[in-house]
Amino acid sequence: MSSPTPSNATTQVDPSSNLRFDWTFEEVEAIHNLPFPQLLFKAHSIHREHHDPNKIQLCTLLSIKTGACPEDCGYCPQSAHYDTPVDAEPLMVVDEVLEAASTAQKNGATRFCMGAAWREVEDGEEFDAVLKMVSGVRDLGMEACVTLGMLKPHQAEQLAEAGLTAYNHNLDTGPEYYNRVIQTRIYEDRLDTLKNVRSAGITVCCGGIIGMGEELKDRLDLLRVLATMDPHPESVPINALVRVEGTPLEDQPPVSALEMARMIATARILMPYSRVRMSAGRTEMSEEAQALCFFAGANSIFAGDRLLTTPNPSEDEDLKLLGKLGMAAE
Ligand code: SAM
Ligand code: DTB
Ligand code: SF4
Repeated sequence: MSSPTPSNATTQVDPSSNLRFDWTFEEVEAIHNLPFPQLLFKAHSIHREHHDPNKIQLCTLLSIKTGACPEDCGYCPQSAHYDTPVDAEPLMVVDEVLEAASTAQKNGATRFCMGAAWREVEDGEEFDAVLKMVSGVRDLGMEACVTLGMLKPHQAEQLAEAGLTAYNHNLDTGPEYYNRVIQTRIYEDRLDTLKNVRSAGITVCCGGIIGMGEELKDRLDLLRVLATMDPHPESVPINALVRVEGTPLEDQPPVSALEMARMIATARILMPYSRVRMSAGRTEMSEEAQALCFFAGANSIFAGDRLLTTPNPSEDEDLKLLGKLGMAAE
C-alpha cells in the first residue's frame, strides 16, 4: 500500500493508479449505478491503494463571521434572504479564533477551517484580520483552511503568502441545476475563484450537497466536473443537506445513507488520491451508516459539536465510534 498523499498536484503518479481527468458523464453514471457490492468493493480497493483505510482526518469548523449574507443560496441558513434561526454576528477577533484553534488541536484536529458568510472578499481591515488568523493557525502547527466566498487573484495570493493550506469553495451541484438553487451568482463565478485559488498554489477543497431536490444526473454531473479538474481537488466534501427552517429547501426529503455511500464511493473511484470528506448531515446518520461511508472511501470528517451554524456529532461520540471500528484519528 502506498502512503497517503496530501496533494495529487505534487504526487509522482504510477501508471496503475487509475488517476484520470477525462471522465465522461456515461462513465460516472456507470460507476455510480454499479450493483452496490461491486461499487463498494471497487471503491474500497482503490481507497486502500492510496490511503490508510483505518485513519480519518479530523477537521474543525468555526464560523468566523455569521449570517446576514447577501447571497440567496437556497440551502443556507446564513442568507439574509430568509428568516432562519441564525443570528448575525460580525467578524470574530483574531485572538478568539486562535484560542478556538488551539482547543480544536488539543481535541485531535489537524485542520482548522474558518468560514465567513460573505459573497466575496473585500480588501481592507477584515481581510487583513483573516490573514492574521491564517498565519496564527499555521503557527500552531495546524493546517489552515478558509471559505470566504469569491476571491480575486491578488487575494488568493495574499492568502497563500499567509500560509493557507486549503481554500474551500464548493460547486454544490451540477451546472444545470445551479440556478434553481442560487440566483445571485453563476457556476462560472465559482469556477473562476477555484482557478484563482489553484493559480496561487493553494490546495483546493471543493465538493457539494446532495438532497436539494436535484436529480441523479445533477449529482453525477457535479462529480464529473470535479473529476475532470486537473489536478483534482485535494479535498472533496460531500454534504447531505441540513434542512434548516426558513430556507426554501427546508421540506426536502432526507438523504438516505445508501445515497451518501454511493456518492462517496463514486468520488473515491474517480479521484483516488483526494480526501473525501463525509461532511454535513452526520447527526442524521447511524453509526452503521457512517461505517459504511468510511468503507466506501471517506477519510475525513468535521469534528466538534457544531458545523458553522448547525449541530454535528460531538468529538466524544466520534472518537468512540472510531474506537468501536478499530479506526483512529490521523
Ligand atoms: N459564503 C461562502 C461560500 O458560500 O462559498 C463560504 C461559507 S458557505 C456556508 C460554505 C458551504 O457550506 C457552501 O458552499 C455549502 O456547500 C455548505 N452549506 C451551507 N449550508 C448548508 C446546509 N444547510 N447543508 C449542507 N451544506 C451547507
Ligand atoms: C463544507 O463542504 N461543509 C461545511 C464547510 N464546507 C464549510 C459547511 C457545512 C455547513 C452546514 C450548515 C451550517 O452549519 O450552517
Ligand atoms: Fe452566503 Fe455562503 Fe450561505 Fe451562500 S452558502 S448564503 S454565500 S454564507
